[in-house]
Amino acid sequence: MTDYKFSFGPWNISEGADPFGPEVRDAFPHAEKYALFKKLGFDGVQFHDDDVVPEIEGKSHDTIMRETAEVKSILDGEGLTPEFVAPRMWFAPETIDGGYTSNSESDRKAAWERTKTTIDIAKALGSKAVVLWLAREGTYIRESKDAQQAYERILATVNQVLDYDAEIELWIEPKPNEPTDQTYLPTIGHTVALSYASNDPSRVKGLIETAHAQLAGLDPSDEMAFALAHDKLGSIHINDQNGLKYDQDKNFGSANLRAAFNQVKVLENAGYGKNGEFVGVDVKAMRTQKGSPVTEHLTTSKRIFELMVEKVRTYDQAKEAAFRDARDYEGLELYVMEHLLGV
Ligand code: XUL
Ligand code: MN
Repeated sequence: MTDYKFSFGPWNISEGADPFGPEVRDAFPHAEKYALFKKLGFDGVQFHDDDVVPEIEGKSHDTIMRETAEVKSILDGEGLTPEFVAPRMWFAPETIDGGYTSNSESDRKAAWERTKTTIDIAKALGSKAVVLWLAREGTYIRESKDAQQAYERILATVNQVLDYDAEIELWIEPKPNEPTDQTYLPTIGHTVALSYASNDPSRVKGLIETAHAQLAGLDPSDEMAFALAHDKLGSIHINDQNGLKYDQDKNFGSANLRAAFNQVKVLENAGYGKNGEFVGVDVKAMRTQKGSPVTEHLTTSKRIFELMVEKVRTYDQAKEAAFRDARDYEGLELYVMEHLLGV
């Protein structure tokens, strides 16, 4: 047990479909997922707008708000915190070429309408933030959009969000590619720059996902440290990635234990979580796993994170400082490896 609080989204309990094959497990009703969170050791729920209101497209604003209120009372009953709500802007036909950066004016309008609805849902649920994972805000071929104009359009949207509600925070989840070839705002550096360019930088932060940083060829612990140095780490998605492939969302630490150690070390040193920040677990269930619902990946990643917290807390900082002073990085490397290996 540690003092961290963990969250995940209903989409993390899935039926195993991938681009090459259909579902392999029975569907587990969305509404029944909330009862699992506490039992699994999780206190927070991350949402897409249509996780809160299934089949949101085509529903009236009143219906959306009524269904949101029903979900809120379930969460209150379970004692769960709604951490954030994210508009799922990559399914609808209007977002086939992105929303905010689409070349079509009516698509851009639809994206903004959807974003406003997401903010309304977040407010009604009691979430302090909306998350933008900019899925299709990018290009398949570079010439299809004007990149400078695209960045300006994203900034204009960020300012519209800030104007729309005086309190809501906006956390951008950078990812360099997939589903597009190249996404705008591929790293936390881009996100932080956008934040400072916005009308209220204190409310524009980032959500760093381990695998997304790795897909950008970057070290997730350095990405986290960069955001923390600017006081802009709204949340995290822990998982792992085995090289530059599709977005794998493997169990935290399962591909690179040392990188996992360093992420937890950065978070611990910064006191991450002390102001209510969650450790979000964005991990895919293996397609081979039997049963319904399949939840082992969530508890496995949480357990690995907690074991890493113990590794960080038993790591000898004074020893590290001495190795640094002596510039004996061979000595430091052996110490780190022995510590990780338990010798
Ligand atoms: C996409 C991803 C999403 C976001 C939420 O790669 O990580 O699940 O976390 O929209
Ligand atoms: Mn994620």
